[in-house]
Amino acid sequence: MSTPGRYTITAALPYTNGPIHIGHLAGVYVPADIYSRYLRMIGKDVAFICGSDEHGAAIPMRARKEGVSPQVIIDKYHAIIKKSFADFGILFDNYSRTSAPVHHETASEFFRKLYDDGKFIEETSEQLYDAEADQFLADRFVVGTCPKCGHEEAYGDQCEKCGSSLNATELINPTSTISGAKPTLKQTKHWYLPLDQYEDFLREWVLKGHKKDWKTNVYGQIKSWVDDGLRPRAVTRDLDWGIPVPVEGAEGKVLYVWFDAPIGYISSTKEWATREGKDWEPYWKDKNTKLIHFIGKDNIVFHCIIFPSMLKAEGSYILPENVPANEFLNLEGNKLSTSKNWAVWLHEYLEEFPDKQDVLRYVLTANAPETKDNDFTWKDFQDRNNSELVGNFGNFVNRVVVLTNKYYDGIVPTPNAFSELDLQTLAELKAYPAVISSSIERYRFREAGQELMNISRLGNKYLQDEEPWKLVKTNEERVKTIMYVALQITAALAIVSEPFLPFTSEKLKNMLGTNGKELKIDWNEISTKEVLLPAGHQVKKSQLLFSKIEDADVQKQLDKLEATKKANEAENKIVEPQKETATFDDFTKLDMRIGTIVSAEKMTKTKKLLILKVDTGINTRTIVSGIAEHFTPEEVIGKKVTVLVNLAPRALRGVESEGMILMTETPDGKLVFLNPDTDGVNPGAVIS
Ligand code: B3M
Ligand code: ZN
Repeated sequence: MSTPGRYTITAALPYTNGPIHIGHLAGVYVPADIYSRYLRMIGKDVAFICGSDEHGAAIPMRARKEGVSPQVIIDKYHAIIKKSFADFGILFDNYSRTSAPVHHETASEFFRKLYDDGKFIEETSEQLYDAEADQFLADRFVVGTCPKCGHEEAYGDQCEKCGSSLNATELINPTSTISGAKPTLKQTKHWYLPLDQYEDFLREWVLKGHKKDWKTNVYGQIKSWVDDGLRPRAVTRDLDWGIPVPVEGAEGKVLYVWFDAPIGYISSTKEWATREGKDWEPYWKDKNTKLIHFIGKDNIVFHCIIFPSMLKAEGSYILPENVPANEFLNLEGNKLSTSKNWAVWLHEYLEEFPDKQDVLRYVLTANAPETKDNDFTWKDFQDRNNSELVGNFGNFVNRVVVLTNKYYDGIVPTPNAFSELDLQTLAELKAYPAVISSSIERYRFREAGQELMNISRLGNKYLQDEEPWKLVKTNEERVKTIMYVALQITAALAIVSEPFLPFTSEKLKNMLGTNGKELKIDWNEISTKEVLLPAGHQVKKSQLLFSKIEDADVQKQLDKLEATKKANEAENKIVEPQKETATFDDFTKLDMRIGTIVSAEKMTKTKKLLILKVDTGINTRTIVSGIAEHFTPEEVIGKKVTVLVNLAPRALRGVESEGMILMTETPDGKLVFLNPDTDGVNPGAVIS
């Protein structure tokens, strides 16, 4: 293999504004961990780097919501996140935090270097300002309509719908997320990185470089941004939470979170190197080091345009070799959301399924959103556990270890001559590591995970074909050979599963009576090595690797989500303020009657309108109603409804409408007719 020896692997620094959920895991941490574990196994020098992202608007916003200081928030979530990653077996070489002194120093120095080298533009301009809150509005402090795609909830620095990076002043109809106020404009000074000056560099590096083998979503996004033309980007903010801008005349200003956060990868590497007595610089400056960023798709612009331009401007750093960004994972059909609590939280999962880390790792890999958004469902989680992990992998291993104990007191038997099928099975087995390694090296973790399962499928099929439990009565010598072959497959599983299912791999190695070190083989050499477990080796008793997940376990999780849905609905019930007082005379002017819809048809060339004929008791009249997106004509015919009959007639698309049907709305926006208990009430009955 021609890969160089040193890898710096980064996983996006999670914001400490909430715990880790399955979307983060599937998009970033599980694939990054598989990749890093694999590289360590094949003997590479790996720095797998992460840490908490503790600056930016997300933190003070969460603090405000919980009624505590930002420091309390970052300490709380940093602790939860760090522990849950460790308990889940995400094996970072270092997990730091951007509030650490080493990071403040590193980020300040980086800024200062670009400042001294004249890489910034200093500019005073009008920025969005919330007079009520006495604060400038950037990033998540302001939402508005995205000028690129029309999404109505784009943030001041980015539209999460189309991924565009934005300046707050570009938002259409901006609103302050602090007070809800319409922002005004106010002058302020900031430092800008002139990204437009890096277009040629980016074009050369990504578009003409060898980056065509990057994932198409990543390459495509970069190309379209560069083709659209880049603009200078402010790298400072008027905020009191963050790293102070380290130059004169910048009081009250901090570094933009997306300026400091990626430098967090560098400071975390420094922290690790100091602890390990290593030199950090080769991991970031040696041209032979491969730098790989694992991120979610909403972070592409920052890792492929802004951070590389910063590194280029600084001048002494390497650039990423690849940025294998993933798409998003949904949960039971809905977008994962920290603020809506629509998530499976890692720390809660670990409490509820304390010995099932590998099940979640496996399901998130099998269903990873590598090329498109995917959906996590508890049913799929249960099915994959019960049929693939218990039924396939676990079942194979258990049969082999139980039979070895039963027939040979756990001692690997000496084989006799191999049959055609034995040789073919061993040859197939030997081919797997290279196949899996090739998938991993191309960031195709789903594929790699499926190939892993194919190893135990191979084993199960072999046992099923050979049926040693039957043959043992008639041909003991043959059974020795069969069990010997099956044990080699088991040993291969123990090794090859490590990056994917580290807890299982550990247990299995233990069961096979090896600490794994003896078993350790070069992934590319397995094809030349004959034997993993030699004859005469003692294995231990079988322990179950996986256990069944019952319907009740799944139902419990679904009930929890249902409760979240209900709570969200209740919270979203925004009650309209009461209107001005109406006199009794005002009220009696309104003539409201019970009516029956007798016919309905869609108005042609419109989406929203139905033409109804309504029996009001007074007469049968035409009423045009904007309900066509909620009801088909068939659904409404025969319905008893409440009608305002003396509303001045008006023409809608040329059809005269004489009255109005009264409706209300559910929290999720479904229209409902006002037809109270009107059994026995005739059309024309007056409402008073
Ligand atoms: N804190 C993660 C996010 O967008 C963001 C990543 C920083 S990586 C340098 O959720
Ligand atoms: Zn957009």
